[in-house]
Amino acid sequence: MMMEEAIEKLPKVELHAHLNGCIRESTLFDLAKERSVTLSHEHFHHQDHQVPSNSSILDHDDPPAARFFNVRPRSLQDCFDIFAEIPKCVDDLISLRRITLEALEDFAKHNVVYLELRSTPKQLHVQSANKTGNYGAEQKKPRLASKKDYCHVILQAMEDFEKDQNQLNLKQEEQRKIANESNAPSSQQGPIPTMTCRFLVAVDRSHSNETAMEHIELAKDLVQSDEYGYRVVGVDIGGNPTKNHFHDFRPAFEVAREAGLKITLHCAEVPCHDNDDDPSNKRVVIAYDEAKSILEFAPDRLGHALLLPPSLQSMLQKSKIPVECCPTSNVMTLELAKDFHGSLLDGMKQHPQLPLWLESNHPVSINTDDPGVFDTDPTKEWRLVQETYGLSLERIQQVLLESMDQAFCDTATKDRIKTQMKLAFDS
Ligand code: 6MZ
Repeated sequence: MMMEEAIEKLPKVELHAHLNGCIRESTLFDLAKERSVTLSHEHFHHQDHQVPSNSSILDHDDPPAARFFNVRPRSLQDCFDIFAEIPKCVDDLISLRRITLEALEDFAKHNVVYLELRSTPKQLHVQSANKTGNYGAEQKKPRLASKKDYCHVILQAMEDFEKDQNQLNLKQEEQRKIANESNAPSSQQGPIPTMTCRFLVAVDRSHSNETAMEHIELAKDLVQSDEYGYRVVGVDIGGNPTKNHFHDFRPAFEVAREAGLKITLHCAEVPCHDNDDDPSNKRVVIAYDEAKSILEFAPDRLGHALLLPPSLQSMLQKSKIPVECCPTSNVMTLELAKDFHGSLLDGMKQHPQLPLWLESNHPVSINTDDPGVFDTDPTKEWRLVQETYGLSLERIQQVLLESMDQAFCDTATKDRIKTQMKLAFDS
């Protein structure tokens, strides 16, 4: 089997995906049209739109590999401009359910067997305004749902998705048995692995520490739910890394830790040094101080941990805190492909940390971050990593199994999924 095909078939683990960043571009355009929202940003190119001639990523003389990883450039600022647009379209519980189910479908298509999806709870409309400007039964005013309702919609979508997948698997299994008994050639390829879905409640660092505490309390509350509690496994802090400081949010995360919630923190997405001669670079020093305090806090996992200076890098290595690496996102937000005619492969060779983590066996997982925004999926991410560093299939399988050890679900679930993965590796 070719490496590309083998990677596609591998059972995968996704630990770092932001729900609203998973939105399909086609869905974003549908929702915008329904709501008469004009997406004000030049980052969106509808299929009908012409690709701008200055887009280096899509240059005609790009090598084929660069065309395969065919994404538009996204700087960190671009991403946050886009994130500001999405809630204008995902503005009610119905569209929230839609993007959740589509995100689950997209991950399952790439044989993700375990998914931890994260999202920042929001107060959305119960339903959107119809064309006459009414919200349901002639209501003129939008009814706002609670943040708890927001989480329930996601958790219910996970529940429904898993149930549907299980039913489909049973049906396929029956068909296979019948085909085997009658010796008829089976048209089925094998069972679709059922994807186990878990949820992390996210905190946006551009909001206040009161909101952070509210989200942690919400996570604590959700865990108590008989219906969905087991799906809520942890909390995260993300959002624009140039805003605020982890210090302000630390008390909220201490509450989360005391409550037994697992914690992952975005870390060092922007440059950080312990001193900088240029006083205008105050932010770089603040970022260093922040990265250090995040490492000292010792969360269960770190998001990105990209730009740690050597002293903090060695602190990370000693700590053995697993890192959620998001290759395409990293190449884009660090603008590593800029000097290479937009080739993700060439940009990936400049990744500041991943080669070191792989060589030193630092616990690491490979993730998509925002598949809709970065035009990526788990298969593309693994192909990018494999092609850049020439990893063997066995090494990829090892990283995938170890990622399952880093998951926030209970041990029995981890063991069950690891057994399934090993069976699939051997088949
Ligand atoms: C930091 C990010 C991110 O929560 O509305 N988010 N935060 N760094 C990144 N790297 C590119 N990508 C996404 O999903 C969208 C939100 O996730 C966070 C941001 O807060 C963004 O608004 P939800 O479902």
